[in-house]
Amino acid sequence: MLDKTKRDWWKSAVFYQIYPKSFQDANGDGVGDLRGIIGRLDYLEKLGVDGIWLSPVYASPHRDNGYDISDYRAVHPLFGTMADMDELIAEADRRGLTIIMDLVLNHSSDQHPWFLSAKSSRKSPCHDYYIWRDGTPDCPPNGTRAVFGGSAWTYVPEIGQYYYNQFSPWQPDLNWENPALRRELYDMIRFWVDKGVGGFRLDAIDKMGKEPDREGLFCSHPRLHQYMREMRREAFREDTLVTVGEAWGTGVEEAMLYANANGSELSMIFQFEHTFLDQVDKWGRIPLPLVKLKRCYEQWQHGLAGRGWNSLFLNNHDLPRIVSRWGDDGTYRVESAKMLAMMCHGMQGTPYIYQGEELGMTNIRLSIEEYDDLEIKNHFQEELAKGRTPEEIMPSIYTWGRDNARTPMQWTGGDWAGFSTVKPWLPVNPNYSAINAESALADPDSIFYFYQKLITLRKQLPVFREGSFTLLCPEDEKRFAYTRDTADEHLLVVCNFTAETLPECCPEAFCGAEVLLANYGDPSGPLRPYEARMLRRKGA
Ligand code: TEU
Repeated sequence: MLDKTKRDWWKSAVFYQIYPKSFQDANGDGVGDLRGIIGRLDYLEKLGVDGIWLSPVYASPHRDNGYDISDYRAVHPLFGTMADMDELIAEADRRGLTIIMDLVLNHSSDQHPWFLSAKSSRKSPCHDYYIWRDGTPDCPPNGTRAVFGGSAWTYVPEIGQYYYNQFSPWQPDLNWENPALRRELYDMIRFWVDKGVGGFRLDAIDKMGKEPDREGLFCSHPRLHQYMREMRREAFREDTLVTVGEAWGTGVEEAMLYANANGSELSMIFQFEHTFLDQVDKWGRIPLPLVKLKRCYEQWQHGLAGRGWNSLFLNNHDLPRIVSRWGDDGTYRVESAKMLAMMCHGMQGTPYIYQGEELGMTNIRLSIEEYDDLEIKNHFQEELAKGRTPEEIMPSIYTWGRDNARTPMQWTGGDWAGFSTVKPWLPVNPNYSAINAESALADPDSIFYFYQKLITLRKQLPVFREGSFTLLCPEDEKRFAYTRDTADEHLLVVCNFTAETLPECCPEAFCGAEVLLANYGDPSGPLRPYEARMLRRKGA
């Protein structure tokens, strides 16, 4: 078990993200809950992870599944009670699992009492907790569009003002320039730290410093880093807390500020550059340019080495399933899921596994009525309004829709995949009879045990944490190979990103080296479809 009294213990850790609505339903209402999670902690312990990032479980109208919080200090009754939350923290702790809460500080719900008060009168003490501009109903302050569609400005006729909403009208942006608001948020964070949570994932942090008067959504305002440092001093006082900020628009240079080595801001960030390469825009797909992907990883591995810290992830609740995206969710589902896992977990940083990734769960195709996500629904309506047909719109939803990642966790081959005893809130992927945790646990060659081995190796070998990264054959369009090196230990990772058989790729120094892990038996000779090998040698 990791020594979590050390200030950067999280550099040796692996985390697991739970999307509570879809993880495990214990009370038979078709929605996952905290007691469901408690019942699955043994599974996570077996996988070997050190902590759980829990997507929001706070009180919320659930316009955006909890990323619209109406009470930061209360648990949504859908998920259980505060007593359940206390029990989850304690039971997780007993198994060496740290709970990381999701914190949505860029915006609240429009049903939060602060906002209800703020919009009732310009004189409300909470009015300035949000961002307002005078205006008339037909003339918003500017043409900025919200992430989920429509204008980023919503009019409140009662007070003759617009409020600013970067995501949706149900998610009004908080005004970080107001010190009283910041104080409220820091106090709220202390409430959770005092309860025993070990860290936080901070939603959309790059949007917290705002420039509402410039047209467009601008990230990373200079004052943002002042706020980060203030929050570290005031709210994240303990050096051992792990803090990870979600920053879609952040490059290496800025990441070094957030995740700087002296710890004055956050432990690390989630950056997304590697997730944009096979997109033309949010809804259009191009084939993955492997050379660019490799260069992108190289840049982050080199950029933050010794000066910051990377997070490593392929999936989360906003992204399509990686095996459907960069792998092959048909013939080579198992091989490609393992290959992608090795590619990711072999690098320097803290890996995050998203629920079901360790089973090789895949994307889903639903009818538009069956989808739940507001982003999908808004996109569909906006495209219809532009004159496109449903047949033209649906493929992009099948590819990028966030509900791909949000279908219920597949536990068994039984009714509702063992997720619930009743019809779940979102359909179960029909492939659950073949892809589920029960069969994965019964198969020593499963993707689950491959992840378990990667996690164990990371704990055993310092080279995972310390080793420098060198990209091999950068221009190779089909294979991704790299080494990790310390003075006396060396790793080689070789991944075939195609369904073709390719020539072997093994630098001389690794000839005859120990095979630590591979996704095929007899890992030697040509690389079979999606084959991945990890070799180790000792010495200089
Ligand atoms: O995501 C931030 C964000 O920018 C995403 O909305 C992203 O643009 C989109 O998901 C791409 O499909 C965070 C949360 O992770 C997300 O679930 C929330 O909906 C969003 O913030 C608003 O809180």
